Amino acid sequence: MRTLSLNGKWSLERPGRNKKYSAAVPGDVYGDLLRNKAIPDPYFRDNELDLQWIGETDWIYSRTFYLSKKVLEHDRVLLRCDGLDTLASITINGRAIGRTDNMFRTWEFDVKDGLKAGQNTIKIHFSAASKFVRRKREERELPQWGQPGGVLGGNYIRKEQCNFGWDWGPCLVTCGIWRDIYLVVYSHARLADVHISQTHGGKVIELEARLVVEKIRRGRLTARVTIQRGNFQATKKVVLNGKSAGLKIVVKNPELWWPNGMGPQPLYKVLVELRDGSGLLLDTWERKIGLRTLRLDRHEDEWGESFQFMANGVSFFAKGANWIPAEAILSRLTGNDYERLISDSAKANMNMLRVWGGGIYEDDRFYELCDEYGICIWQDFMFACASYPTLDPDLMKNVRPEAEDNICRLRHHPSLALWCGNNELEMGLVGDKWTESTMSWTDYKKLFDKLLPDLISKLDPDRDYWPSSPHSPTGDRARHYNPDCGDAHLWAVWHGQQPFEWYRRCGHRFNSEFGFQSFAEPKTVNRYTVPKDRNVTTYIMEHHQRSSIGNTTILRYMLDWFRLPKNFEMTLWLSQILQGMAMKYACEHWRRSMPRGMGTLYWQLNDCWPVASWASIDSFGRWKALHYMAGNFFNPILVSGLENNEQAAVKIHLTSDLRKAINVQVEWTLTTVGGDTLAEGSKKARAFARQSRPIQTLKLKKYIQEHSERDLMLWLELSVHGKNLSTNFVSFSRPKYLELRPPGITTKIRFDRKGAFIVKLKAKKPALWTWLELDGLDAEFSDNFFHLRPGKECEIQVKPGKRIEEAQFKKRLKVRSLIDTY
Ligand code: BMA
Repeated sequence: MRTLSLNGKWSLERPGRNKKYSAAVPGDVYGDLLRNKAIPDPYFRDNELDLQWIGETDWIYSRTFYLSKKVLEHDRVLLRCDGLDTLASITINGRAIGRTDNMFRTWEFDVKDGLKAGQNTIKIHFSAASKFVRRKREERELPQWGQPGGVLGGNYIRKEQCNFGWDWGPCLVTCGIWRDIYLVVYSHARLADVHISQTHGGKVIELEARLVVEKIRRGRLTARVTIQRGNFQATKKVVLNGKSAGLKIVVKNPELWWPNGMGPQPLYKVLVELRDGSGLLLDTWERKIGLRTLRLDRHEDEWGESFQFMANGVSFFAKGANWIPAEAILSRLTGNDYERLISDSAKANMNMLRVWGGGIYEDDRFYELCDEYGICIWQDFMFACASYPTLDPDLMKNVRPEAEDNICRLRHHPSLALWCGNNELEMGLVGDKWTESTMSWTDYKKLFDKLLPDLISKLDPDRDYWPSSPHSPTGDRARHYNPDCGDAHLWAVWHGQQPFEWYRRCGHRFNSEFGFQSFAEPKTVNRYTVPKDRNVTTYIMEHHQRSSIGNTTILRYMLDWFRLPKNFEMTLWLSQILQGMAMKYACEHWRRSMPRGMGTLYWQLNDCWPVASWASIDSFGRWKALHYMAGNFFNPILVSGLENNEQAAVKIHLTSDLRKAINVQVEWTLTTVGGDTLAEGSKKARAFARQSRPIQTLKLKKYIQEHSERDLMLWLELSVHGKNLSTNFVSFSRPKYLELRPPGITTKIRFDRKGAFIVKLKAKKPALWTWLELDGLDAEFSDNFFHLRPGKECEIQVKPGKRIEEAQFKKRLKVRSLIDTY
């Protein structure tokens, strides 16, 4: 089998117009128009609004290609499109080849008869998606929620739902050949399907390869399967008399694959070679797999029903975030962008991401990186925040191959942990809101209780399926917040305007969504604004905010916790501190609640354009304060303090995700806000494997009476053999009431290897949320937004985005802390 790529240079035009643009495939019309400088940057100010015509317009992609006679001598020549977005009619040499209506499917068309030796022309006409969904919606309106505006009716088309706008994303309805397009040329037979399953039994793992071939001619076929890693190699051969065959290979002394933080991520190469009777190689299939079991464990327990993931039989606390498409203009995403975001997740001690159902089934590279970094994937099917016309047999017919294509494409990835039917459908139409005119329960069940789970048990039987996120498996389906079973989306903080303390009243089994917004940092905001926009209440700042309660809500919570910031720039930074604090509040609490609660995935990891949002990494890849703080509150070993103002006490908790128990030393120091030590102590404790427990309660009544709640700070430090592994800070009072003194931070800078610098920081007085910045330059910081206290030095490694001299570094380095925000 050979493939002939049709990627590369195409041309783009609007029907009936003479103008032609050069186009890049894979790509999309926004990407192409931008490259041709035919439109302004849609992310700048409110340019987005002037570009809505793009989604209202049909577009035609075309190119020519040459074929030799030899190619056409093959038994089959197929046109294969890994992704067409979305309503496409394809012609080759003027002859109609086929139509498509699902961006998530892989399309194949037999095109041999329409091709000729020499020059051929392919044209793909995309109909305007905005017009299509509007028409459908006028015929019958199905409820949607989650989308603040944009083009409504996206639930009528199998296309990235957030392309029509979302409460963090722009509405840039696009079209195009968004994944590879090529001719597949073969004779005799090809591999139609390969599935590798694993049976784990202690020291050996048995792999079973099931092969399905598509045979055009009679004759003997053989397949050889090889598995290899390092010095290990095992090969088996099988003769295929019919269309399918299976064979088993034993892997001795297997190296197991583990989620990040639990062990390494060894990958084995699997190669399948298909040959004809004479030994001629017909087709190959090559993937990397990891040897592991990865299941969702649900069993009855003392609280209800467990909801925990288990890798190789070991339960683990899922730590991570929700993933949205990393670009609103998908074609701009590169492998480097994926690598940066996945490695950033691992750096923040995450072990799981949820690919949210309003985006796309991600690129292969995304899952390969998750395999490499040990980031487990909760994979939604692409249905979100709307009811869908599942009563329409055409939709069901369209979704079936969509699911099959993606299950078969992704199931060999060791990182894939769970298939989930949809995002928030059950939660959106609770109770009696489910009617025939919205989407009846019967229609809902056709897709999410029948079609999808049936396909999973047939095509990927070793993986679990969960119908919806959130979902509560017991009793009345509308009880989504049953804290004793299932997963929960907890939005009383933010959407419900509850205080952060609300999180501590929740003890759900798995928190798959909760979040708090912040603004992007000044460097990012400056890219989409002009100076007159730089006030959080301007039209442009509100345009780059899609949550209906957005900027006001950030400010409302901000003033509940912090002092009014002194200017625009500090408002941006302080919003990030606020967001980080909110998520720390929630995540530490839920980690303390393990094993009852076994997962927290905050909303959301990333952004798709520069915007105020719940993301911890902005669209330029800049870490917000939250991402640094996540690294600390997701630390495998965590010391945390739970203050109780009424009892004037702090309970010190020890939480460990480690697979082995270790001995630790926990030190606590009580100081005034001025930094004077009032009391201190230490305790040796055993951090039991995968457990959390309180180890000590500090009774501090006397100090509160003498000094007031507003003048106390409690500092916690956990170390093993003198090495500091986790620090924490507890206050009895909102930070706005702490009378912080100028901290007098001094820095010592030395050049480190590989163009990085080490900054040693020291403070005379306590400095809360100290952060470093390089003026005009991006940089990677080993930590940021940390607390400093007198007498404790802190070393931060800084890697500037480009090589600079020490003098330059010193000039650019800015060190600030909470007190500088007001
Ligand atoms: C959720 C998500 C998204 C949304 C987010 C923030 O529940 O599923 O639809 O963007 O909340 O509102």
